[in-house]
Amino acid sequence: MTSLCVLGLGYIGLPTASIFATKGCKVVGVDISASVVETINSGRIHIQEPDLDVLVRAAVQSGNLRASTKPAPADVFILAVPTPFSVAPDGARIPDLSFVEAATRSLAPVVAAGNLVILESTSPVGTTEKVKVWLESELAKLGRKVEGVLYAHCPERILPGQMLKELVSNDRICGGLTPAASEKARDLYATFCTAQIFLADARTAELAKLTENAYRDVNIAFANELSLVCDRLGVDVWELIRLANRHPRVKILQPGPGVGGHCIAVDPWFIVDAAPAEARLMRTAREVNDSKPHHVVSQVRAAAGPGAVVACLGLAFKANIDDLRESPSVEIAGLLADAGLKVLAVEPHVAALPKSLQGRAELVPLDAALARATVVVLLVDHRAFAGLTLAQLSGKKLIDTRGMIRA
Ligand code: SAJ
Repeated sequence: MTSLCVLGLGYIGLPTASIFATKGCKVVGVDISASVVETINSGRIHIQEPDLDVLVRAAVQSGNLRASTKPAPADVFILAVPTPFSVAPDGARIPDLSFVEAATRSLAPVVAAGNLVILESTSPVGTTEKVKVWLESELAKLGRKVEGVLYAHCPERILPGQMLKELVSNDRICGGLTPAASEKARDLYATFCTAQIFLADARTAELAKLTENAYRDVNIAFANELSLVCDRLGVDVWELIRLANRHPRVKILQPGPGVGGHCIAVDPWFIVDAAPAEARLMRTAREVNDSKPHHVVSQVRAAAGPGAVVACLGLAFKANIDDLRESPSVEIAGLLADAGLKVLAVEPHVAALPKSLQGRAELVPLDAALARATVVVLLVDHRAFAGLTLAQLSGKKLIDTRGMIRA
């Protein structure tokens, strides 16, 4: 059976390492955080995702998955580390490949002839080529000569909240620097992937992943822009979209308080950075979605009278998950606190406020928030808020960014 070393035990690396282990592969999962390594080795997890705890426990108990802070020799290395962006002084978003570079260089002492190095992290076009250059330069520094290493980009497309299902059932793209690398990667993922696996070159695979998220961002921006148009014209955007979507070729997405998470709000910038003159629509979509939280804040401020108490329902970046990273709801709660309003936050999926809101908002249960609030802002369409009725909110101002609360 193939042996693997998976670098980065986050939302992508941990499920991937675990599923390979439960299929009989010997897997070493590597993370720079000693506490993450310790948690996983004890069969527990440090992130929330339905059923991931069961999968990781099974993988560790099988003896096939162990975590470490250092890479170990293996047939295949999978890089699943973050690829954020930094903001330049002129506002331009610059991809930050430092985690990919560091993880790649860390392979030099252990990589061997004929190994396959897979980049799973969502990356700008050309990154797989850089991975090869970085590894070869590190090998040269160590005076090691290692022949025939294969390189491929195999992007992950799983949706938070449904990761374990999608890991197995989503189609995949294997984009090698050579056809042999694509084929070797395909044979590896066939270990657990029940869907189709398509072969491509690395650059096409890189751009395909970025394109998928940019496509969704542009479509959400269209819905968000419509919500602004409707606010201006006094039209109910939810009713408008429901009716327009009765056309056989129209399928408008849902407006919201903005776009969060660490993928859709990030990845389009990698295209804009690489082709700024061409990617005008994608840049505008990012700007539309990034401006939506400010629009919501203006609506709340307009509704809030003196002594207002604002209940923010939901902090996660989307429904039914606990992930607060890059969440427009957290941004909105912070901006409302900055504006001097009393902010009550209701987030049934977390036990504590994120650092950015500590001391600026109060985390309270739904009942308590509804009892005290004069303004209610529904930010996340969590199942926990599904039973809310307009009658329960009578006497309060309501700003419903998700169109969830109907008469
Ligand atoms: N959102 C809306 N309106 C909608 C749909 C989404 O406002 O109609 C908002 C959500 O509330 C959230 C954000 O967009 O703030 C993103 O949520 P999402 O569910 O669209 O996507 P993510 O970020 O959870 O996962 C995406 C997925 N990509 C696509 O659907 C093209 C997933 O398949 C990718 O694997 C993931 O990014 C990733 O890791 O790249």
